[in-house]
Amino acid sequence: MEEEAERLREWLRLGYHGAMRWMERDPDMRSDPRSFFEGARSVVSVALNYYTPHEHDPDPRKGKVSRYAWGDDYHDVAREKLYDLLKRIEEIVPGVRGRVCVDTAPILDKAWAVRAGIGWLGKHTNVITTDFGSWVFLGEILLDAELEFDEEPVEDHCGTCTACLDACPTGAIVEPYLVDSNKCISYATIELRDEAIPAQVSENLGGWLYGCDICQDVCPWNRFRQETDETRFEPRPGNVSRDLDETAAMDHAEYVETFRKSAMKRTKLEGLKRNARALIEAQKTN
Ligand code: B12
Ligand code: SF4
Repeated sequence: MEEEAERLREWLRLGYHGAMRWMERDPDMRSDPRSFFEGARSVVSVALNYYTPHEHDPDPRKGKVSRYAWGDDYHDVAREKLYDLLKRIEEIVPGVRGRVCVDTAPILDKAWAVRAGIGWLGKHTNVITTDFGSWVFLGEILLDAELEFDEEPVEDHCGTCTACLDACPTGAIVEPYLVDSNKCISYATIELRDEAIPAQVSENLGGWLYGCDICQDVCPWNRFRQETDETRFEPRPGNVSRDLDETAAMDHAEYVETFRKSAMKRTKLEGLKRNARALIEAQKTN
């Protein structure tokens, strides 16, 4: 993983992680699963399709939610599936020890997915698969058993296409395969919680209330998307496009009730209200 580790260090050196200080914590550990799972010898990398065929409401009084957050929290869904898979592996390989990772472990999901032959790293820096496009979550099981690996890496099929770079309204994809989080709408509306949204981003939100899918929506590989059979990824009521006034006025009790087991909790109530206010403000000035 030395090449990927160096890319991560360079990304951090450039400050492209913004206020995500947790990304700075021990980047070498992030590049070597043995540092948090002693005895790790194999990584089983998985992708979980989350595409459901719904569209955003064009009403400007509603804010767009990114596709990954429409249904139940993928951490819970993917973790459950990975524990089932681990159980099956334990039946086949008695005595094997495993560790399930879904986003929260300090591990480079995308780099392992690429190595495992799940897909390739698109220029927007999401992993693209030939079967489902990029609408997949990634996760892993670390095992202390050595497995034969049977997948060859998938070659990079981005070619000369620059659709994602051209479409990104804030220029966050500063060069192919490199995202500056400070400029990214997804980062500003989800991860940047304790500050105002920077002007370069807030002036270009384009109606996004939580996350952003523009670079994936324009990707030609996403024409190969397929509807997921995981019903828990079906949108919750009002979660594809949310009413901005209602969101800006939400109280804590309503927030807790509405977003129980939803990935949208990540930005916290204040972050979500700040995003709604930023969109309402943007409409006044337009
Ligand atoms: C930090 C983070 C973010 C940050 C930074 C994004 C980024 N470019 O990494 C922000 C907040 C911006 C973000 C946004 C989103 N995220 Co995010 N995020 C993460 C997280 C927690 C860590 C990613 C990381 O390590 N970044 C560090 C940088 C250095 O990584 P990188 O640029 O990809 O480079 C690495 C490799 O790809 C490789 N590499 C780099 N360049 C190149 C070039 C070549 C040619 C090659 C071969 C390799 C290579 O080396 C690097 C080190 O490993 C992962 C979960 C995880 N634990 O991995 C989810 C994850 C990447 N996010 C995910 C999602 C869904 C999103 C959003 C789509 C959500 C949304 N709709 O709003 C957006 C997409 C924005 C975008 N264009 O990237 C999914 C992606 C699934 C997929 N199909 O790839 C992940 C994997 C979560 C998951 N478990 O499913 N995210
Ligand atoms: S998620 Fe949106 S803002 Fe971030 S890189 Fe993609 S298009 Fe740009």
